Amino acid sequence: MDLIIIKKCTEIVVLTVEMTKNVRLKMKQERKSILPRKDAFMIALVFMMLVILFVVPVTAAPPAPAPVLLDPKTIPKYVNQINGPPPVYVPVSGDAISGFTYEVNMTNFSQQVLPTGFPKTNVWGYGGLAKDALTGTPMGFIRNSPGPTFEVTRGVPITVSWKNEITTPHMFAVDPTLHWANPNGLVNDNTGGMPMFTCAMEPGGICLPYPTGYTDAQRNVPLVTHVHGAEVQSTSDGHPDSWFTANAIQGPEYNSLTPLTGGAVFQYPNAQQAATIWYHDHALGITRINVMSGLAGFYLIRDAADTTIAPLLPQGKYEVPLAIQDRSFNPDGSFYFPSVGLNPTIHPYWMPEFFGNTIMVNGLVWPNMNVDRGTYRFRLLDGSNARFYTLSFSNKIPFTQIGSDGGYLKAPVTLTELTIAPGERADILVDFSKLAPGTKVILTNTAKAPTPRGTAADPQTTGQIMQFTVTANPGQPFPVLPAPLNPTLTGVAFPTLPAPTNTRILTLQEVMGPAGPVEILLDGQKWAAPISESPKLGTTEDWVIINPTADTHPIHLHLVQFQLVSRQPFQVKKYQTAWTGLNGMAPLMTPTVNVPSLAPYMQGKPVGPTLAEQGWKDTIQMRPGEVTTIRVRFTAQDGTKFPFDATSGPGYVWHCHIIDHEDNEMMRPYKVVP
Ligand SMILES: [Cu+2]
Repeated sequence: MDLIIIKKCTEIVVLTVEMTKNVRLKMKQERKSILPRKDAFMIALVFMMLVILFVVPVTAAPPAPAPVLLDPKTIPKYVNQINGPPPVYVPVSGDAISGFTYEVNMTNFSQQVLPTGFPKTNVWGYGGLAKDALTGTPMGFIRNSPGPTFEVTRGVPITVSWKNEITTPHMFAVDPTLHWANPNGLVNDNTGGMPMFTCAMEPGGICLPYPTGYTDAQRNVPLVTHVHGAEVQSTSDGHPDSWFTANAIQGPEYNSLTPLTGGAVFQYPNAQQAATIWYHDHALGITRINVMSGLAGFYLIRDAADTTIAPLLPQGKYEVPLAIQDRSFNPDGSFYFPSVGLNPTIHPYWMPEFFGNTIMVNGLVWPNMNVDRGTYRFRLLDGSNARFYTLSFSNKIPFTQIGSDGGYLKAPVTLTELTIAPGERADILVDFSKLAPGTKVILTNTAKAPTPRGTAADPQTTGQIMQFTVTANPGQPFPVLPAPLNPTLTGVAFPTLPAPTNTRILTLQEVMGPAGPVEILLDGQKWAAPISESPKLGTTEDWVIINPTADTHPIHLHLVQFQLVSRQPFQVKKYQTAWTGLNGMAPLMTPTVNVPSLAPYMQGKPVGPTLAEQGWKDTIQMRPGEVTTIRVRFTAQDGTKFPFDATSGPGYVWHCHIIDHEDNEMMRPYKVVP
């Protein structure tokens, strides 16, 4: 025990020395310039924290015994069945001219996620009035994880009343040392600046093991829904601070179109292109555990004016959205989520990435889907916390990608493999017509976790996603698609967006603690630092994002669909040394200083987007050792004006969609300015 305490104390000292070094570096830089009042305040806060760390003896919770999980190899595969697309919400009122109104609640219930015979799983999910996606038969109130699908028509706005009816404590460990929603104003949490809640401040300096965890963090669960990929006013975007609890505690950026106790009413114009977008929870600092609980669903935008492409594509039972998510299970059938952090004296519960040992598709572990001998349209979503999937079929049949996050690709592209990251979507066509009845095809995964340098997927477990069993029923032939699929992406060149009027250089930074990453940052800045990305409404910018970390980060911008310009390798060590020389160690407490020119660090030639990347994106993989440039126009996707004021409200965010990263500082606010 003494040894443990000594070790932990050493760790704190190591961290403290790092922080002191950092502060000293900062101070040195500050002397050269006038110290802004906000920065002085931040430095004072850090010193306060150091003083507390020195005077209060710190111990961590005794190491928890290794969890006993349900062995994924004992779960029979391909017993669960996907019988078609998920149910579709029906509006409670409205019409196709003025728009439709929906009522959706978030509740706690149990669902047969594992095959029959295994216990049911306690999940949180969205629910509302729904109909059968194929027959249109009303089904009454339906709740499921993933939730029912929104089917909306381009140009027809919808209004959704989102009601939080989660009245139980959180099912997973809420880490109060992260900068998070903190609905009960947990003592010592400073949500206006750096999160000051540390284990050292607890009685006896002890990090509480979970369960029990911190009672005041577990109760009154804050939720707020974000429609990922939606062009929407920031008051309806599900800003991470726009959360609300079932008992009507509200976040500092709470907004609602009309009053709704314990909920919020958001409006979605649906003016953008037809696309596969999705909805999920986005509450500050607990997005990873809220989505893990089951709060996700599809939102499909269709374009009635698309009389060329849409009618050619498989429809009805031949069009199925597939949400791929990884989970781990306790032997009682409940979801497992880690509750011992990597650096427990700093963040008692936070782990840099969650990787489940089991694959779930549309809320079913390792499902089978019987398919006719014809073509299917699958709208793939990686709805996982951190796991990437490199997908291919076990018999190596090719498939055709027709769309990405924000609409059709420029042209269809034939692939045998694609890698999808958390938050991303891929719209694909698969032709089963040439396979003999009875053929079983497995959708496989070979992505490493973390991607690209982590552990290989286990061919017996996470290397398998789902199975397709070919029946004797005839299906529809593969469509003859015109080469130009998307009228907004015509011409030889890509990107098609106009030349930028501003370029931002942004660097991803990982902050190391005693046992590994302690937080991950965008441009070295924490969530609470002043806004540094304020693009002007209507302008086009290039965001040049430099990734010196070891992981691929799927970077997501709210409000807009953007285009990939290029990827180019750079000299990581040389660049990182130069960046740190200018800025000091992250997290920074002053605005980030960029290297005068990127040229000395670049290697090789910039590589343009592959054919499968020549489309609209809202989330894009930023690979390690590469500079990824994206072009973003801060107006409606087709270049017209937004049908709302994008400059009003709390503003937007950009973040990593590894939601474990997002929850621990890898998210920044951004504002569109007039
Ligand atoms: Cu990340």
